[in-house]
Amino acid sequence: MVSELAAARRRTLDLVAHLDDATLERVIDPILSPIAWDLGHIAAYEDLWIGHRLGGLPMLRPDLAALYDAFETPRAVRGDLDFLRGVELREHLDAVRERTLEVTERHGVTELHELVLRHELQHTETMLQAMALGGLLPDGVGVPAPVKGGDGWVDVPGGTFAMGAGPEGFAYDNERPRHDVEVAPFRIARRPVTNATWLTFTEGGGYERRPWWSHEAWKWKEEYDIGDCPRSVRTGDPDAPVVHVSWFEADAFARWAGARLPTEAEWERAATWNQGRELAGVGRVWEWTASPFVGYPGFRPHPYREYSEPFFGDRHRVLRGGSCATQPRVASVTFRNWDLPHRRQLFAGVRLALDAEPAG
Ligand code: AVJ
Ligand code: FE
Repeated sequence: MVSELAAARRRTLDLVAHLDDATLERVIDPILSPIAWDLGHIAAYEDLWIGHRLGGLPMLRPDLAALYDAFETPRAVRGDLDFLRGVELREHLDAVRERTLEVTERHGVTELHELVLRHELQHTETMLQAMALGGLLPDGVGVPAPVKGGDGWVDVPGGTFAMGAGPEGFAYDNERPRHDVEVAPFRIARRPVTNATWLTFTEGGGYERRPWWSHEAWKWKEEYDIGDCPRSVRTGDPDAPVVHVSWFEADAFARWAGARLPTEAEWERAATWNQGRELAGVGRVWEWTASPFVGYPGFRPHPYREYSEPFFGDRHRVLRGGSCATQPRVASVTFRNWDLPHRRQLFAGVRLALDAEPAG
């Protein structure tokens, strides 16, 4: 675990090595934090869970706790804060890590270590989102690879399956408890929707004509003047999955294609019933599902109460699978990501679904 934490930190710092301090400190987009805030927040989270909660030590910098608390300090105001910068920021990351090593010697490795490690890995994806928005991605990073072999459907049989993470090992609270879910037979696309197909939608008037768009989605599109598809639809590999589309666009696209988004249960069923062998391109882009982010029956917050529960309800939609910016350790088949339906900063695309053909 200690060497895994060290490897994660090397990667985090490598990812920002090409950015100068002014770039790290500026607000690249108001829906995201300055990258330097993410870095300080990674340290603050580690200090809270390992140094303070596990080790029983006072926080190293209690004065910074509120500033780095995601709830007390919403993203929109983070640009104005006196967050750590430059050398002071790097020294704080090191100082927290040093205490983590001491506490680990005393208490051993716990599930809180896994929580802290994954938290850092998740924030590196957030940092990559900021870089994508700012045109700051290093070459070849954050670009989903093409999925060859064409479109087509995989028939998934209906039935009852065990959804969610079992009781052993690390999983986030929202993945538990594992529970039986019944799904009707359905079809799911072999690969995610590609740039080439999305371009057909765009050029066929997909963004100009009303019928495919829900009322809410159309309102969002008009109000924010989003134009049409993300730029990468035109500049990316035609066989690469479309990326940086919102749920609203994914939903409209699916209707245009005569299909629909899979439910979250269908997605997990498809990814597990045949070890997911027939699904190509999983892990290239997050895949929007039709489902709102809600707790499974019997949900219990653990150990980090603010991780999932405050986001439950009908506002957020679930994404599954993982993206080219996701570390594999974070993206298991039971992992649930979520965001608001109008958000486009995620490395998110679409895999379509259909009801099964009626028998006979
Ligand atoms: C699971 C990616 C939605 O970034 O809001 C990071 C992960 N939670 N710090 C997010 C998270 C607290 C979370 N997502
Ligand atoms: Fe966080």
